[in-house]
Amino acid sequence: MTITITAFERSPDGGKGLARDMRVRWALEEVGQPYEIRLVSFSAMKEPAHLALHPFGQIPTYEEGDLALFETGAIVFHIAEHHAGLLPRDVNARARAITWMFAALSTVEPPILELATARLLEGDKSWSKERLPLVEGRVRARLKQLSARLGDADWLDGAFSAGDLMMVHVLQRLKPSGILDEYPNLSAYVARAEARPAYKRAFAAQLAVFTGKT
Ligand code: GTB
Repeated sequence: MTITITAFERSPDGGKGLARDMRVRWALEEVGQPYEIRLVSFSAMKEPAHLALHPFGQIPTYEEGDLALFETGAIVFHIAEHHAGLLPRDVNARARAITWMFAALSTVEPPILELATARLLEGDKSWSKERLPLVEGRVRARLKQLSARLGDADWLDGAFSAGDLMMVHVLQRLKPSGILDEYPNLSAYVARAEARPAYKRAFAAQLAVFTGKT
C-alpha cells in the first residue's frame, strides 16, 4: 500500500531537516519503506481537506490505505511497530525504546521549543533579555541530565532505535543556539545519527523539494 506523507511546500529552513516531516521520512528510510510526498501550502493546511487529516492544521500527516495519522510520535511509532529496524524484538528493550520516544517528545522537546519561540518570535520584546537566560537554563538542565545518561554510549539504550531518532531530531532544533555544543557527547550523538545512510537519504529528499535536485 502506498504511504503518502505531507510536507511544507515552503519551509522556513529551506528543507534543511528541521521541519517535522523529516522524522517520518527518516523513519521510513530506516525501515526501507518507499513513500510519496504531498506538498501543502500554509493556507492549504488550514483548509477543510487538510483539517480532516490533521485537526490542528499542521504537517506532517501519514496516509496508508484507510489509515490517516497525525503527530510525529504516533506516526513514527506506527512505522516502527509495523516494520523491522526501529524497535528491538525483546519485549523489555522495546518498551524502553518507546519510553525514550516519549521522553524526547514530552520531556526534552518542550523546553527546546520554548527556546526556539523565545529566540525567533519574542526576541524583540522588552522582556526578552531577562527571560532568555531562564529559558536557556531550563534547556541546559535537561541536556545535563540527558548527557549524564548517555555517557559514552553510542545510543540511548543499546542499538539505535525510534527513541534515538526522535531524540536526535528534537536536539537538532538547538543547533542555531550553540547550546548543544556545550555537551560534547550529545553533539557527537547527533552527528553519529546524521551519518546514518537513512538519515542522509531523508535529508537529501527533503532538501530536494526546495532545490529541485534529486
Ligand atoms: N506535535 C506535532 C508533531 O510532532 O507532529 C507538531 C507538528 C508541527 O509543529 N508542525 C509544524 C507546522 O505544521 C511544522 S514542523 N506548522 C504550521 C502551523 O502550525 O501552522 C515545525 C517547524 C517548522 C519549520 C522549522 N524550520 O524551518 O526551522 C522548524 C520546525
